[in-house]
Amino acid sequence: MKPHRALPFYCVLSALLAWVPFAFSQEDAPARTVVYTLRSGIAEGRLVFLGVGGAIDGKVDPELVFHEGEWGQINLVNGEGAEHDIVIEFFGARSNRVVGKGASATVSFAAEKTGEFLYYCSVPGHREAGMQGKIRVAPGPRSKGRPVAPDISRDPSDVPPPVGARAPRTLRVDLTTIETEGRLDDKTTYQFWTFDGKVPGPFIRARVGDKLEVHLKNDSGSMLTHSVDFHAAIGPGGGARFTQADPGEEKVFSFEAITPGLFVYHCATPSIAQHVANGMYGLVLVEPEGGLPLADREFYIMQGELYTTKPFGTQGRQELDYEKLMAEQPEYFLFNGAVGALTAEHPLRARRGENVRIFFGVGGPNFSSSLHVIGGVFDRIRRNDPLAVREKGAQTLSVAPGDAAIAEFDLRRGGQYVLIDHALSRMERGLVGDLIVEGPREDALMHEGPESRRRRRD
Ligand SMILES: [Cu+2]
Repeated sequence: MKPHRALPFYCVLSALLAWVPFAFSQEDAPARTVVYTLRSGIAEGRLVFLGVGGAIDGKVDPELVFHEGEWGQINLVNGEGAEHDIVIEFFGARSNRVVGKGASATVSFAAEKTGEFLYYCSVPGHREAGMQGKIRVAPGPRSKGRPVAPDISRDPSDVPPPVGARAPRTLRVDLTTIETEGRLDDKTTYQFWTFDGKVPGPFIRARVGDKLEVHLKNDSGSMLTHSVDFHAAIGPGGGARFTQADPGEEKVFSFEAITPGLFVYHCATPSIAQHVANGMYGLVLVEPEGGLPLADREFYIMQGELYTTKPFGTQGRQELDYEKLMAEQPEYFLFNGAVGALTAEHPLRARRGENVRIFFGVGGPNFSSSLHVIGGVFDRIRRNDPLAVREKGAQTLSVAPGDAAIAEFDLRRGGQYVLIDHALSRMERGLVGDLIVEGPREDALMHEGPESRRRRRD
């Protein structure tokens, strides 16, 4: 975060930075982002920053090495509960305060000047107590690597079967929080935070009256604390109070699903917006007694935004930009976590004559969606109590952040349909999907040319 009161250094640096895009073409050499994670803690009886992961793992107030021209990012995790932040005065960079154990914040800066600089905690007394270390910016670029990363996007057909007419029971739900480098776009990667390694997290299917026993395990490879808040759960934090799990830990809580509907779940560890933006959201369907009417095809789609340091479309490794997140200025808008998730990777497929149901939720964290199928109309929108059809013949399905609804439509003709958010600028920022319908593409409903010509052909 930039400081609220601009430092003299920072004014000079801003002026220099304004010239950087002209000095180095970003297409030729996209600035690489290098990330370190520090955890506040006690070592040798004093307050310190402890390195987490990689070469700095376990080191006290480790030296953080960057190369000239890189974007530096430092994640700060609160390891013991006192209030902290991290400041790099020279680069005019300052994180939010992390309040409470497990809270995290991020600071980023352009390492445009070689030399040695200091990072420290600005909470009175903490720097003196020992929370101070060195940043070294080495001259010249470091050797570049090609991003090779797994597909983190959830296949929209990954929906469990209907609950049917069964009686209520206890349902064990296992969720693992995993931080993983994944494919954001062709030749672009991102450090996603996920439930079970995919975005969105798994679709959970229950019925009203079920008791959900949630086992939240935070993978031992994680750097941060994670948790889960179920909007379907009634009680403290929707479960978040009971599930704050450190890396390697498992937390369990149980709730009764008393309200039928389609509900969002998400991580609720501060900064919550950051955890959600990074991919930590999913849906749980609480079916009414007797279950929903059957559909021929069911799909699971969630929309979210990503706030990256570099502009949409930049190749290489993208990193979260906390300032853009707080300003609600996303670079990417995404269905199921990645650019191309519902086009190149997992297009929706169906046949003419089938009826299709889309479970649609918005993880956000901040933007509403106006879901639309180009060349289609939603015959039925089910919202809240999922048996109730709230709208018929809807051209869009409006869903606010943290909300979800069901869109159903009958496929009357074949062809390739395009799914969008009708806030159309977002199409240019990654938000598009394909629905491929097998079957005749031309019929009495729509055809090229005048109606008379069509009749002759019949
Ligand atoms: Cu989290």
